[in-house]
Amino acid sequence: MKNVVVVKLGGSVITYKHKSARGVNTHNLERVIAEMAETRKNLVVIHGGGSFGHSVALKNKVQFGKPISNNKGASETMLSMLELNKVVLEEMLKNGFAPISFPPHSFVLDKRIKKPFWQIFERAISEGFTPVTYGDVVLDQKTGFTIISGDQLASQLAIQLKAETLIFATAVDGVYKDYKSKNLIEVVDQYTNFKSITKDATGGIKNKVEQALLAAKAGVNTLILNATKPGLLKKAILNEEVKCSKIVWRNHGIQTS
Ligand code: IP8
Repeated sequence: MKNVVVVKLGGSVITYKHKSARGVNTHNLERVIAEMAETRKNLVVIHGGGSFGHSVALKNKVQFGKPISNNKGASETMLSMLELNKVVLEEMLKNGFAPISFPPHSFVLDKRIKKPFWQIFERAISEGFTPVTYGDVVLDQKTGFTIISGDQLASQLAIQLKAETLIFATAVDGVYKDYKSKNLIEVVDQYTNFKSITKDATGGIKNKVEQALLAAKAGVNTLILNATKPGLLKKAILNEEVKCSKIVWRNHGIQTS
């Protein structure tokens, strides 16, 4: 599909991710959605779990599936994500979008979006809707259920819809060489070394870079940027230069770090 931009809104941008109580970061949510609306581009929006997904998932050990976790914990996590999704949809509606929600637990199996389902995303865009989906608990053949991150959905959708750009909107400037020095790596490829400290249920920056590399390999312009800085997300959607990490796939690679 032409001119589609896929935006993954990180849970650390739109919620207070590291607080145990669930809370929407209304200030950030209102601003990033207003920025997206101003671009008037064909968007597909995926949001992360933040304090609505990760704390409930970790408490119930949902990422391990059965028999470590149980169905009740899985359902509780799904419900929490539905609540966050509703808040995102309402804010989008206020900003002139016609959002259409696709809860992953109803169309993702074994962490894959099957063809008939991503074709529904295409149809929704051609009807003038903005498809919205999110990291969720989904059924899985091996473990009964598992968690699919919004990052995995974002990269699969960007590839399948042949998006022009995939943007991971996070609360950091991009991929840091190591988190302490905050030394930004402006171009990340499959050979780049970086340190990842991960405390969430889906693998943090390491998983994000892996997913971003899949999209980059398929030819999608792929960026990781800081959407807590006003104006950055809007500029990136409009294909303007911004401070970020650009993710590239090298066919004849040289080690960059
Ligand atoms: O924040 C996580 O999605 P992510 C979803 O995109 C759950 O990794 C349920 C923890």
